[in-house]
Amino acid sequence: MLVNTVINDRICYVEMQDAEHLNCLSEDMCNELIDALKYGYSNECVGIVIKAQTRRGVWSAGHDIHELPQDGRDPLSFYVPMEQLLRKIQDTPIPVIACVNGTVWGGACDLCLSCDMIVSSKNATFSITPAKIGIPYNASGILHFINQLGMNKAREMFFLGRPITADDALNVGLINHVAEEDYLDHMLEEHFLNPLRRNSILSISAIKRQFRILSRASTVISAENFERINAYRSRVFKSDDYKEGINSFLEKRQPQYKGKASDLD
Ligand code: YXS
Repeated sequence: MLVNTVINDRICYVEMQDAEHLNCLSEDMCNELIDALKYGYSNECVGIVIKAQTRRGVWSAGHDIHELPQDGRDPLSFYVPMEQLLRKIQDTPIPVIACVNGTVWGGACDLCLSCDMIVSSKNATFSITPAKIGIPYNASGILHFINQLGMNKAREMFFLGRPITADDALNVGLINHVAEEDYLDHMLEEHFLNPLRRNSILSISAIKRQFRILSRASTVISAENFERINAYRSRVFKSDDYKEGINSFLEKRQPQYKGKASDLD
């Protein structure tokens, strides 16, 4: 079991416990997290908390790079387990809170943004790293960041792939609250979970369902632009740079990218 799930006083606590693999979002991890979300909702919980056992200070190292396809398939297509997990978090009709006490990387950052709220310890950092690994992130993921952070901060995070600190993340509205690590659980219970236990889950669930609909309301794109996005992304994930990004990481060396922006013209 990669995930431990416990219900206490109508809150479902979901803990990633694959610290040995830095809680990589492998297919198995994603599927267990999806099952945990279903378990919490089907047991009349009023909230779900996603936590992690950390190792080397890492909350989650993001998508398992070993599982990124190199045969020309889209690494972030609609049906990949990580994308299914992100949608499941957004579609679960009760609040899902990420409780972060370490560094968050790549798809795990999108996992946190898919949650309704994020609380973190001061030592947490958040980074989205497709540019470092030569991966073409997908439109729904980019939209998460634009909606949550605004264009400039979202571009900074994607283009630079540099971790932002918990305080920086708080300032830009990525996270809701920061606490000293040994006070994090107490703050989570007092300021987030106890109010959920007291409030009307019927009202909260109706409001969360509206947030889901309204957050998608503005994004209508033309058929041509839909095809343009797919063309950009497939040119990247079929490129030599994409393979170089994955292999350089696994071989523990700096990538030597040869692709040019004009390759997409
Ligand atoms: O050499 P061994 O076998 O011990 O394995 C090393 C790493 O290869 C492995 N590892 C990973 N394996 C698969 N997928 C990963 N995401 C991953 N991250 C790490 O774990 C062992 C220990 O790693 P090491 O030696 O680097 O530990 P460290 O303490 O020096 O550094 C920890 C990290 C997390 C800072 C470092 O491992 C790192 O930067 N990992 C990659 C983080 C990242 O960029 N994740 C994004 C993955 S791709 C993704 O999520 C999206 C698709 S996207 O790219 O679009 O965001």
